[in-house]
Parts: sequence; structure tokens; C-alpha cells
Amino acid sequence: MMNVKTMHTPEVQELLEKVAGFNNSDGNERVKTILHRVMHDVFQIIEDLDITQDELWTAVYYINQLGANGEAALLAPGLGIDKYLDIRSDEADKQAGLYGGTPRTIEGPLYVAGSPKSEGFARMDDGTDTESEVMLLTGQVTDQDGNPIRNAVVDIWHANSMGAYSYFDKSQSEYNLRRRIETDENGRYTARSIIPAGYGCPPEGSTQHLLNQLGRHGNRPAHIHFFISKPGYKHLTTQINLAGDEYTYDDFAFATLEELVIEAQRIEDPAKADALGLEGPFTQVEFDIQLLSTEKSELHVRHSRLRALEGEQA
Ligand code: MBD
Ligand code: FE
Repeated sequence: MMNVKTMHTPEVQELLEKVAGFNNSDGNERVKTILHRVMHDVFQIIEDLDITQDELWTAVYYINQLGANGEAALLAPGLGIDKYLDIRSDEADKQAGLYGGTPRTIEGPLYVAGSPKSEGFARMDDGTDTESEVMLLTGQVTDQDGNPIRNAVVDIWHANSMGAYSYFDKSQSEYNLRRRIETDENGRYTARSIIPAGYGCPPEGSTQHLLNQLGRHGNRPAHIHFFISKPGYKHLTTQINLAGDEYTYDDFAFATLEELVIEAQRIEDPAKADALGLEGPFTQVEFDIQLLSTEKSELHVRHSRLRALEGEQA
């Protein structure tokens, strides 16, 4: 059917207008505009690539399965959508004169709102993950001129030694490896936790199923997520990747940035461990964060999206 071209016909154009509700005055104008464009482009793809019935229904039932698995927000970063939104936000910031500071990178689908809050220090792990190395995660939050920012909220979340996140992995305790730490008078935060392992998409899930068709893997390097905020400064969503992971520069979610790759330090000196109340060697991860000041209050907070437990906590 390669020579079948019907997109330009009045019949198809009218069909698209009715599909998008253009012939009624109810509903939502923005949704109508978007839906009209999406369906136009879907029809155009069917025409241009001569999509077969078999291919079309495979895609429809794929979406069913994707939703049933709860993987739509996992497939999105795998298809570069989150990265593309970052590229757009970076460009918008540049146009608004908001450049410099620690770079943003994607949030991912595994944040949970309302984790325990403390000042200066938190222990993030519940002590049950005995496979993992103790991690001391520490850094300073400053402004563009290097002045410390006190009372900034550093909201941290990461996976365990299996690459799994609490809340989504029901075998972990509540808020395990999730904490909010307010910076001290020197702008510093410190967390005692465990070194996370990289994440891998569920091997039998819908995301990996599609990635297999693309000859791609579904792995992320070992990484740690951050939201950093303080009124008066641009909210920052970012992550660090630990250097030396086989996927550090081969992330299926495209979140790696050179400036966000951290060389962790193994500390063997018993005196140093002792001073921190730790029993043996540990690994220190240092991540300093530079925020940009801005008076635009809409930039002081993270963008809105559906997040686990958001709006349920004080
Ligand atoms: C993750 O841990 C993650 O950060 C992203 C972006 C996607 C899947 C799992
Ligand atoms: Fe993650």
C-alpha cells in the first residue's frame, strides 16, 4: 500500500477535526489542540511508513501492557523524553540569562515525597543492607560567588545494593535511602548511607521488551538523586553518577553529565572511620552544589508532576 496517500483528502482532515472535538464547544481547548496534532502525526506516520495492521495492533496492545506494568514513566526516560525536556529547560534558562551553577539532570520516576527531615546530618539506610559499603556523602551548597547557603533543603534518594528503591520495592522499610537534610550554617550537608548499585529495567517488563527491539540495554550506572531548594534560588533537580561503573557513560536514561560524575574515595584509615563513629573502611562521596539566585519565585520550586505521596505530607 506504499502508494496509498489519503492524508490530504477532505475525508481524513474532517475525521481528524471530529476526533479532536473541533466541532463542539465543550472540553478543553489545549487538549483538543494537542490531541489533533498527535493524531494527525500518528496518521501521517501510518501513511508514510505504510504501517501494517499487524504493526498497528501490536503497538496498541503494547500500550495496554505498558500501563498494566506501570512502566510508562520508565519508558519515557529510555526514549530520551526526560533528557529532551532538560535540553529545552537549559535553553530556556540560557535565554533568560540563568546560566552557571551545578547543572540539572533528569528526576526519573522513583521519587517519593515527604521523607524524614533533619538538620546538617542524616543516616539514610536502615542498617539491613549488609551487602553494601558504607557511604559518607557530604558537600557544601553555595551561591555563584561561593558564599555558603544555609537552610537549603537537600532532598536525596538512591537505590540499595540491588539497584532497588524503597516504596517501589516493598521489601524495604519506609523511606529507606530517602532523606531531606537542611544545610548547616556553613551550607554543609552530610549523609551516612550505603553505596548504591546501578538500576536495571525489569527484564520481563514492557520497557526492556522495546529496548531489546532496538538492540539497547536498560541499565543505569550507580547514581544518587538530588533536589536542592531554598527560596531566592533556582530549584535544582540533579543526580551524581559514581565514576568507574560500566554504565557511567552508557546510561539508558541519558542522564550522565561529565560535571556530575564523582570519583568516590575509599577511606581505609581506622582513625578517620573512628572519628566518624564508623567501624571499618568506608567510601566518601563529595558533591558540592552551586545554586543560582533568582527573584522569579516560580523557579524556586520543582516543576509539578505526579509523584508518589506528594501532597499527602506536611
Ligand atoms: C531510575 O533509578 C532512574 O533514576 C531513572 C531515570 C529511570 C529508572 C530508574
Ligand atoms: Fe534513579
